[in-house]
Amino acid sequence: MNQDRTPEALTALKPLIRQWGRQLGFSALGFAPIELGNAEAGLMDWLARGFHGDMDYMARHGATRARPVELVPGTASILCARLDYLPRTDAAADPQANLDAPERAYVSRYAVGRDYHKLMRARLRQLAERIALEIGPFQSRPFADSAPVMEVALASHAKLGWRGKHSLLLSRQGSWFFLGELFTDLAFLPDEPEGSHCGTCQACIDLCPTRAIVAPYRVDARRCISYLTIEHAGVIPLELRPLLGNRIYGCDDCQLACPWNHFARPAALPDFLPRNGLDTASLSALFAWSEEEFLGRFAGSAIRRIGHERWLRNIAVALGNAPRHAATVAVLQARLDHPSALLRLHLQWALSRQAENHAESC
Ligand code: B12
Ligand code: SF4
Repeated sequence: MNQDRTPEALTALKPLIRQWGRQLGFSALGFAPIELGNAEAGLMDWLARGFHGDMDYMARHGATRARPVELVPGTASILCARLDYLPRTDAAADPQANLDAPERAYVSRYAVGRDYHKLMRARLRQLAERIALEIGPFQSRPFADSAPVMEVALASHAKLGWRGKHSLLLSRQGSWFFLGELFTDLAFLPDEPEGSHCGTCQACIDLCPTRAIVAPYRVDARRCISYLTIEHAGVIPLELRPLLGNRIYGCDDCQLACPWNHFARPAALPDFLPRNGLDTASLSALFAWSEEEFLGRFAGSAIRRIGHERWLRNIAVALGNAPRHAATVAVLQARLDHPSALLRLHLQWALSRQAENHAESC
């Protein structure tokens, strides 16, 4: 065991750590500093404009989100990790083909398989154990969208890629990956940040169905389909409902639009392969699930968190957007006695939209 923890000795250890990371399924690892530059100002501006909508947790921790040492005192550097989730093309339907089939449900690629949160943290813990075998015990805390941390800002400081205009982290292998971090009391020297390679391209901004990317690098979450279908518990604004199309859980359009994603590599782990046929399922099949079925089928999936009521609300909107069909009207009507007033409101909208679709086609 080599217990030398000088920055030089830790730098010599980086290639080994990256190798252990690859063995654990990570597609890349990088080392970030504990100072996040202008991220705090960007966060404060975003919050002041109310772009977080009803995600109170984004405002709750204030500046701590941009100050890693306030979250975990003693942190000296942060190991950032990328975990690819795009299912192999031979194991999942083409996302665009699914978006183009209005009777099918579109579930964002990150959610068709297993929930990543625990998986990512468990592997980061394993990585910490492997490092400790080499240098002895040290303090570390793993996070994956599980604490007030600015993951994209950290990863962009750790040479894992650059921030795309859709605000996600982008690399030469695209953006279909999760981010996670290991806060450590080891003073690794930070990696050099990678410059942007977006140039004048703004396909993500132009192709966002709801115009949620209000300026480069600025997403008004209140308009984002990901927020509306996952985070937002209430009524989906009337003017945005038609724009959701068949997207019932999250949205990938800004990533599908991005030319860098032509170079994406499929996930190394089988955990993110589609379950429950979510890559091809029809809206009416998913709408028929009882609450019990929803909870049972989504054990171990991120989708379980939104609950059955929100799930049905989202599918009702998508069914309203589907081409007029007597069977669609029938499945919507069959739910009209549901105890949730929120759901009934969206069902009524969907039925009137189905009727409108009919009027247009006459
Ligand atoms: C809240 C949140 C959301 C919200 C808000 C999104 C957002 N852009 O902020 C909603 C629900 C909409 C969302 C959606 C999605 N999310 Co999300 N989300 C988060 C979360 C929890 C926090 C992000 C955050 O801090 N937002 C706050 C704002 C202020 O940060 P920001 O947009 O990055 O803004 C920075 C700059 O753009 C700039 N800025 C912004 N406004 C302004 C204004 C001025 C004047 C200036 C100067 C600068 C500036 O400064 C800010 C600080 O650096 C992170 C996990 C985490 N803990 O970091 C995941 C995370 C970003 N999401 C993720 C994913 C996968 C998604 C979706 C793709 C899911 C989906 N398929 O539906 C979509 C993509 C939508 C999009 N284009 O952003 C991944 C992204 C992985 C990657 N490759 O980067 C993360 C990292 C989760 C994870 N652990 O993997 N998400
Ligand atoms: S996830 Fe969809 S709605 Fe949200 S910013 Fe990207 S393209 Fe727009």
